[in-house]
Amino acid sequence: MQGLMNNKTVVIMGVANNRSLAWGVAKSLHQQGANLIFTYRKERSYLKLQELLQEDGIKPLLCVSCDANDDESIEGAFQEMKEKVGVIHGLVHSIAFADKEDLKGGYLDTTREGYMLAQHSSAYSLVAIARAASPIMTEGGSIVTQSYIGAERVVKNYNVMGVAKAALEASVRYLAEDLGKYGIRVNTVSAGPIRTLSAKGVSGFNDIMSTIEEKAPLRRNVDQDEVGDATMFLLSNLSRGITGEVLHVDAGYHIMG
Ligand code: NDP
Ligand code: KAL
Repeated sequence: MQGLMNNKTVVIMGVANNRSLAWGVAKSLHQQGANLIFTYRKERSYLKLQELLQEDGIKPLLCVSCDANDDESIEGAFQEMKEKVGVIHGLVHSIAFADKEDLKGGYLDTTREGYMLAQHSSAYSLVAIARAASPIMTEGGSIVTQSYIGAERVVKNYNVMGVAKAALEASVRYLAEDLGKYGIRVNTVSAGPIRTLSAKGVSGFNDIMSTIEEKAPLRRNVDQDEVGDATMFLLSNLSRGITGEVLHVDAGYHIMG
């Protein structure tokens, strides 16, 4: 099969279940012929991932445990990839975490611990991972992370995560500059709201989805497959002239006043 990602090996970080944005990316990449490596944190995610891979007939090169808040764990994961696979061409960072208590009420009440946890998990994790991954992208590469419009504007309840996503988007630009000389591109997809495990139980999610249906130019929400295809584009050679970019996959909502 002739695919856009033939002979490319891509690391996917952040599949928790079939609703995960990262799983949408995995499916798009698999359709285009990529070889896949997965990382997971919780045992529950690993078990889900095994089920999904079997259901869809995807044979990964490797599944490695990696806690994005732990430098040793990151180093270990990429060392294992280097030893077992050698070269990688792409990386998908689809990881974010904040304490539930900080995702409601006022941003003013964010604790130091809550702020640090959100920054570590959701923004610094990209920096640490890019540092570990780039040495094995010896044939050039593409790194893509997932952001949200709460990085650019105030979105009710998003709070500490909005500030973390702002740091993530700025990190994308600085990393794009640092890694460009090695032929490595760094971009982010800014996705519209999608019902995932992370979104579960957070207040205001349903209202946000209805607002998009009403106000977005396309008058609908987006899904994992659309985020998957756009992310795959940024990983593929079709986007070879693009780096440091925020690509909105949000039915056009971000252009509205
Ligand atoms: P999921 O809950 O499906 O995925 C979140 C993933 O983050 C899980 O796989 C979880 O792994 C992983 N994770 C959290 N902390 C760590 C850590 N320290 N180390 C390793 N993995 C970690 O939710 P989504 O697919 O929605 O989220 C993926 C990305 O998409 C996030 O960056 C999110 O902010 C972004 N996004 C989501 C939108 C949405 O509406 N859903 C909209 C815009 C952006 P584990 O459970 O194994 O710890
Ligand atoms: C304005 C929106 C409404 C919701 C507000 C905040 C959402 C923040 C996302 C953040 C990643 C959620 C969490 O960190 C949840 C966490 O505290 C509890 N959940 C878990 O531990 C589960 C089991 C694991 C799998 O989750 C993680 N993250 O590891 C934002 C909406 C409209 C869009 C969204 C959901 C954006 C986004 O960034 O995810």
